[in-house]
Amino acid sequence: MTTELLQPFKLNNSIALQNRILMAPLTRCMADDNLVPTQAMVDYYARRADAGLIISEATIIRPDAQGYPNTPGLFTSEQIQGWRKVTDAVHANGGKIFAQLWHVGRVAHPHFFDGEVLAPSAIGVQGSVPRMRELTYQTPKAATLEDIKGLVADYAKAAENAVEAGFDGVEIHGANGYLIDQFLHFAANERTDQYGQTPENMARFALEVVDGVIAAIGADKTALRLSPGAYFNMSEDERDQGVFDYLLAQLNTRKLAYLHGGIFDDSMRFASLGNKTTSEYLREHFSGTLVGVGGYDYESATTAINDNKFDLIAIGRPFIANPDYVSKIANNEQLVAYDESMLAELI
Ligand code: FNR
Ligand code: 8K6
Repeated sequence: MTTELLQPFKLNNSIALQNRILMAPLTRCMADDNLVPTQAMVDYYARRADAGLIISEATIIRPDAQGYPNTPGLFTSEQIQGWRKVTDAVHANGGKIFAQLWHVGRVAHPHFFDGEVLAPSAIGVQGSVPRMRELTYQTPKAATLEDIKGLVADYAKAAENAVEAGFDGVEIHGANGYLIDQFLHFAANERTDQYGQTPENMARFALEVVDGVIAAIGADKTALRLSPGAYFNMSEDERDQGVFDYLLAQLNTRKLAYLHGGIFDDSMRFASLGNKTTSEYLREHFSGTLVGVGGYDYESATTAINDNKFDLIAIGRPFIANPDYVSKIANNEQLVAYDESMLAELI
């Protein structure tokens, strides 16, 4: 039997999607200077409401989570009100939307906030903020146990704020070299306390955040993105896979809405994952609903889902180029090709 991506999919007992096509989270750096979503963002998301689920651009949970200009937040009442306009418009058009909750950890920059840059360990990264090359990265402060408690609480608070803003749920950004991912890798985590050195300890922060968010808004509304195998601003360490093996086994006991791979090209095979692709590795270790992503089109996604490689597909760059991606697919119309110059404007 073939699966039609345009048929509905039940995520769980409380959330039903109109189809299996998700809009991937896409940072656009277009919020206003108070990190509040603008009317242009309301219109941008509303135009994409025929996706089965929109995942918002990564949205910072508190001021020191910021590493890029004009990324939206979910920690002031003005930001919550701004997002409310987005979620109302998406719902009015029949869609569903999750907020992606973000803390960039050591790639934060104090240019954007007052205070210190926090990370698992005091290990900096080379380079500088994209689009603001004069802002070179700083050596972060290793988070104290008190700092970690505060971070976990602030993820949960941001999840509550997301629900208050009308989001149908949240996706915790645990991928792409940001704070949660930094705890999961030996190159960024040299802690000697209960958050370092062993898979159980290194997965602890991710699981505390997941459990804190579940306690705040419920597992049905809680999803997670992870990028095992891929390295963003980090060097490889063969011990890292053990951390992900352990984390995924633990996640199987939480009833997450879904798990989402974080990768730009899912045809890449990783020696560190036993020569598997991201989705193959996640499918093997995770028993719940899996979202595939990374270089797929409608045909390759249909094949992958029919081959049971994953359950739902997230589409990123083609959704930037085609606000009407789903209706073009449904009507077999030609898609506009993505081009980086399209990042200059919200269409
Ligand atoms: C991204 N991606 C991304 N991922 C994420 O988890 N949070 C984010 O905010 C962003 N932002 C972002 C911005 C831009 C401009 C691009 C191109 C990508 C990654 C994205 O969600 C997705 O994984 C990749 O784009 C791969 O999917 P496609 O584009 O091949 O369908
Ligand atoms: C992951 C979030 C990054 C946010 C950066 C701001 C937007 C710039 C996007 C650049 C386009 C990326 C093109 C894809 C290649 C990625 C290789 C890792």
